[in-house]
Amino acid sequence: MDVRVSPSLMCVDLMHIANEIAALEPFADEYHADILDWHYCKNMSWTPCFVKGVRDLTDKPIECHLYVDNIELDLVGLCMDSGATMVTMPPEVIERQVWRLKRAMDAHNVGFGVFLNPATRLDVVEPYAEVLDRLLIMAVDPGFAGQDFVEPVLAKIEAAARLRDRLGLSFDIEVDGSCNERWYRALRDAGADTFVIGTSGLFSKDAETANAIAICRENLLHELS
Ligand code: S6P
Ligand code: MG
Repeated sequence: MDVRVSPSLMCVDLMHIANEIAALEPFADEYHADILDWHYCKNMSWTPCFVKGVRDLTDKPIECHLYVDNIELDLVGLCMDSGATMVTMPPEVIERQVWRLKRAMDAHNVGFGVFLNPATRLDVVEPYAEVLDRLLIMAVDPGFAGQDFVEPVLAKIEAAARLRDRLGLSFDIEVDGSCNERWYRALRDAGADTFVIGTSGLFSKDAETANAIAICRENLLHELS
């Protein structure tokens, strides 16, 4: 398969996290942990402390996706200490300290990621595109699983891939939200490298995560081969 798969930990059965990770290990290229502060959007989910727990269960990359209104080095430091390999942040929150954060993260060998909500223009990241390790493009408004896909994001993914080519860069293009068999091919064709897969693409397929993974894998292979 020529895309990377990142199951969203917001959607797992937290009461059985060790079993969930064990089931996901043969399937996941990495894991996606949404950390929400109730201010950036009205929800709460993962924390750096939980990420640390998952770090003990897997050697795979873990992304902290920060829906946080006042990001400073201290929170990014907690994420890095928890074992995250990538921290993805909102451009409108971090634009006062892009290079400060990037340098701190480089020093720990942790990827610097930024995410664009469906209503956020691609050109906000142009001034610092060269420091991006990942550009995460949201296909739903932030904060909740189970929402409908926002179709204009396909054009934004295409534009992001063109921007990357034009500038000769290599940042990963990731898509998050309502990523499922209805959209896999269009997303890959638009230029997405990594799919965050949550309820609609994976966990709603079967109550048993192992069965849900089998269905999701089959759908991915069918749509992408
Ligand atoms: C959404 C969050 C995502 C979700 C995932 C859910 O705010 O950033 O990572 O957990 O997208 O998947 P779905 O298929 O329910 O949209
Ligand atoms: Mg997310």
